[in-house]
Amino acid sequence: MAYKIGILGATGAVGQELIRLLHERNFPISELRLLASARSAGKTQTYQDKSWTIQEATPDSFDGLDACIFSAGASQSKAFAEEAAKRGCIVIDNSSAFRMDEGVPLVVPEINPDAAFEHKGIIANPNCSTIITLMGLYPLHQAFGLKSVIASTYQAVSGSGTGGIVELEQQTRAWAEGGEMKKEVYPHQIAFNLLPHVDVFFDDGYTKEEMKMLNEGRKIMSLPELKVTCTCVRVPVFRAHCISVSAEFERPVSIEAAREAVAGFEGSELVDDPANAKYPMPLDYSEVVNCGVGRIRKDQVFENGLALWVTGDQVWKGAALNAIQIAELLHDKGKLKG
Ligand code: A2P
Ligand code: 11C
Repeated sequence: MAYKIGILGATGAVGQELIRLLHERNFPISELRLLASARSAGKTQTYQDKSWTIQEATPDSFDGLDACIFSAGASQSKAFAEEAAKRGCIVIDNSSAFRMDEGVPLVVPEINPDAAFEHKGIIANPNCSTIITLMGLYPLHQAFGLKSVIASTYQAVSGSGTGGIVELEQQTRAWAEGGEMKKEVYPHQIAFNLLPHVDVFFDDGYTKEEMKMLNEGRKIMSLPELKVTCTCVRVPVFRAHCISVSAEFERPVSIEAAREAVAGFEGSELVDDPANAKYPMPLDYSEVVNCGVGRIRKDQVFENGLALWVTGDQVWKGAALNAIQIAELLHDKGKLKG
């Protein structure tokens, strides 16, 4: 069985990794249709010995596709997802457009795989910093019962797409060469700086990105009472997000049991040897399938609390890889049409 698969946003930072990972993971494909804006229509995309002509996305683009992975931003998802689903194409959507809609599953395959089979045409891929945080927290929830979370994120510029990557590179070059720094994606210089600002601000002072951690976390783990306070920070790192987490649990915790839980959880690995300066870092977790978890220690504020550090490739597990794993789930269970 091989499938007709589309990628909306194929020219973008996530789209490019989707093309690569679909091939590297040998996803069974009979046709790959690459969609982007009118700006890219007619351009050629190559991968190894294969090449495709990029097509402008229109409602008709989804005819005949078994599934399409959307990674062109929320407004494009809103414009095309329902149309694609109506035409029989299962949409795996990387944007925030439908994540909190009832009837749209929000899936991390290692956590809530069964939710994927309840879809009505659209399956949402969670936000990158939420996915990566949960890859560290969920095994601890299974071990001790999660109650509340205080988290700070350290988010790479890849989360802002190609524009963020180009901006950090341009500003770094300008700094080294004494040129002018362009500021098009971020409101302030990102090179050699940190911005406590990811996505838009709400009236209560939190950002939309910070609220994703609460709302998406509750939905994915089926924990409607979970409490989360989060501060999201953009850092001058090209790729791979990190999250510092303090979490409170229902039951007494132990470091040993926490380490065991993380080490035994598919998709995560324990890197926790502080005496030898071993902990997960963005450079070690770029273009890596697993997320790294380390610095596990007793939290000094919470009763039954743990503090930890999680790192994962935002473009892979935070976006392209998680979306492909959802498609693989459907394929494995015979739920992709073909
Ligand atoms: P294009 O390259 O033609 O602009 P990134 O997240 O790296 O910024 O990439 C965004 C992706 O979304 C790109 O593939 C981009 O295509 C695509 N995109 C942006 N606007 C549209 C649109 N109006 N219709 C279809 N795809 C779009
Ligand atoms: C970032 N998390 O790092 C964002 C990117 O809701 O899908 C993805 C935004 C989203 O900027």
